[in-house]
Amino acid sequence: MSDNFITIALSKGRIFKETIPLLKAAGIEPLDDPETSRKLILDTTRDDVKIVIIRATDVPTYVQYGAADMGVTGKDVLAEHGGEGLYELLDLHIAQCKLMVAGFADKPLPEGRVKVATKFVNCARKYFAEQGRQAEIIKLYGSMELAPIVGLADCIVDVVDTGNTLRANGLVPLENMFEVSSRMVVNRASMKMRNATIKSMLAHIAKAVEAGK
Ligand code: PRT
Ligand code: MG
Repeated sequence: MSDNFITIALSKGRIFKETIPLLKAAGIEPLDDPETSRKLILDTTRDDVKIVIIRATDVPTYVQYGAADMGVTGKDVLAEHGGEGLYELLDLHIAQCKLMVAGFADKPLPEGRVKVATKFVNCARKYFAEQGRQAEIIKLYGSMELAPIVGLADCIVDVVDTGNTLRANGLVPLENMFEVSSRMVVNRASMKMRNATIKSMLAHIAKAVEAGK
């Protein structure tokens, strides 16, 4: 947190691309392109706003500890983080997908203990526990789709958009856990100390979100 400006944490890729038009409504335009520049801190058209570029999974953590005042993060990443120290203030309706259980179409999941490979260990544990199903959660960092194919797990928990990645690996969606879109999150202390600035910024962004629906 700085005294002079507000920092917004964004990840490169789809979230950056889809958030930029919304920030524009609040007069915020980055002066560099993170896809071509190596800069991690971007100045913007507003003297009082900077954008920091970080890994998607790190956004809630940066905002929780006040290293960024605000951030844009997928509901999947936010649910996995737990939301401690944050306010989830706005659904941006961007980067939409679903968190799903996926596996083989012709092989129902075992009645007993289900082996689940995922990077969303907290979401997976909670989902299976709430349904009273036994699950062994195996933490992976990528290439989840491979796990059922090589017999590491019965199924995976991952975000799915078109389903092309699942299909390409002979898998299908089995269960829809929840709908995902990106959320604007704000550090609790920042919300108190910079209430007016943040509120007005969010109002402009909310209008742009409504207009884009
Ligand atoms: O890529 P990196 O390891 O840096 O981090 P990340 O994967 O967390 O970041 P990024 O930018 O890929 O995703 C950021 C956010 O975008 C996620 O947290 C989701 O909220 C959201 N989102 C929306 C998605 C997708 N759609 C999506 N399709 N995130 C990931 N995917 C993956 C999907 O898992 C599959 O592997 O993209 C691939 C293509 O999906 P299909 O179903 O269209 O084939
Ligand atoms: Mg990715």
